[in-house]
Amino acid sequence: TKTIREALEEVIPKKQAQLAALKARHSQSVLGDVKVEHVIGGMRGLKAMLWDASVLDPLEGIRFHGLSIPDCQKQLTAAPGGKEIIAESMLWLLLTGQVPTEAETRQLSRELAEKGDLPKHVIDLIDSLPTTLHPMTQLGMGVAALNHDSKFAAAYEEGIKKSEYWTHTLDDCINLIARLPALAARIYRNVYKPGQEIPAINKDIDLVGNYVNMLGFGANHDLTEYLRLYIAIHGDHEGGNASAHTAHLVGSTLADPYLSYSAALYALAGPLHGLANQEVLRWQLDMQKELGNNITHEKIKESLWKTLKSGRVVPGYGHGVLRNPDPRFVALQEFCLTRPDLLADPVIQLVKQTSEVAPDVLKEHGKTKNPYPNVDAASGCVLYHYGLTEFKYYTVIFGVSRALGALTQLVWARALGLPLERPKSLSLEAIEKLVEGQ
Ligand code: AMX
Repeated sequence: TKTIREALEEVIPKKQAQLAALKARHSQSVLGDVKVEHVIGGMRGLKAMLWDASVLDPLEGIRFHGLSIPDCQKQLTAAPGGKEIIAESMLWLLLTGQVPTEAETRQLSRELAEKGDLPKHVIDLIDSLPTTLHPMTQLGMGVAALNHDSKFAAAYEEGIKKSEYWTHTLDDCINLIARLPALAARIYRNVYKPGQEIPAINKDIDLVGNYVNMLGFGANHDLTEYLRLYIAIHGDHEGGNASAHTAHLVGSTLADPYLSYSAALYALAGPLHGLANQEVLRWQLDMQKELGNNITHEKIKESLWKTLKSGRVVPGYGHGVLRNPDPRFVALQEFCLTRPDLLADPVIQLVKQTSEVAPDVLKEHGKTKNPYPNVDAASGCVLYHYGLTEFKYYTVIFGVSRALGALTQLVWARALGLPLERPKSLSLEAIEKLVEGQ
């Protein structure tokens, strides 16, 4: 059985050769035009980043090294006694481009469990924070403080060759992914369930199994399975989204993976990005309160218009790239459809009914380019059903997940020797001058 490092040692030289050939033959080939709308429109659609592990098609959604979410559900290893994809098999796929064997997956689970304990200074730091500090702020602080033990930063200070950057980056990325559950669970316990003892990491189970145990929900097999699926399918969503892009940008300065991912988490904490999953549930529960019993499509329609007319966005709908319902939303909805207790839950029914009404309302409203639900429209209501009711915490779970993709790409950026990112900016006057007479 290969370790993840051995698997990477095999694929890295091939990818390096592929990149070298592309550079030699096509450095000056054109991929598209840069228009004024790109410069003033958040760079939507501008092809300007290398990101190998996942590609987002506007119509069919995300693929991880070519595999769709249903493909991954068929091919990637589940936990013993479970059915859903686990984080380790997704991480292996993202990092190596290969579907791991069951033995490889289990070995990676063990490696992560063995490295999962938090150092004392991080425990002390997190325990010292006010419980009123947003859990995402705490997560970013804890991740940054983990850089105390960064192998990359230590090796860089000693002086290493560029060709060795990736191996130390990999050490840090694996350590960080391993420690995120203990960190995220500690934040949850401090803020919402103070005074309870957090169970130790079980070396024989998977990353998310341990995370759910440490959160205090270990006895709930369905929640554990849901979070396995949730964390696997939120793992990567191309490189241009704000959190992935932030990790990539900060990493390009050779700041270590802890600092790079800490910065990424603060991008994820924005309401137009990861914070949306906290917003969606709050908004749906308010809608439920407002509409009372016997909720009809007509009543939901009125409520949606009320949100829109008050100048707010409908949370959980729309996307920067997608132009169809998000397949991650579909996968989470399907999880609900196989479980009668979930199907009977009024909040889950309301989320489903809203997804049947909102696209037409948003089309009529006429602004958003994508009137369909994104993943956040569904993700929180299942957590709520299972008793994880603290919405402010939901983005933290997203942050645990997104590490899989963002950190994968840091390993690859260093393995491929990608340079400091530094696009050219222009003043308004400079743009006007350049386009005059065109
Ligand atoms: N409700 C109402 N209006 C919306 C809308 C929605 N759900 N989504 C987009 N619009 C509006 C925009 O505000 C914009 O209006 P403006 O021209 O007055 O500024 C217009 O439609 C065009 O926007 P767009 O090009 O379709 O979207 P975008 O790429 O600029 O933004 C996103 C994408 C996700 C930020 C946006 O759709 C949104 O705000 N959605 C609600 C929040 C949300 O669900 N975020 C989660 C995204 C997924 C994630 O990161 N977790």
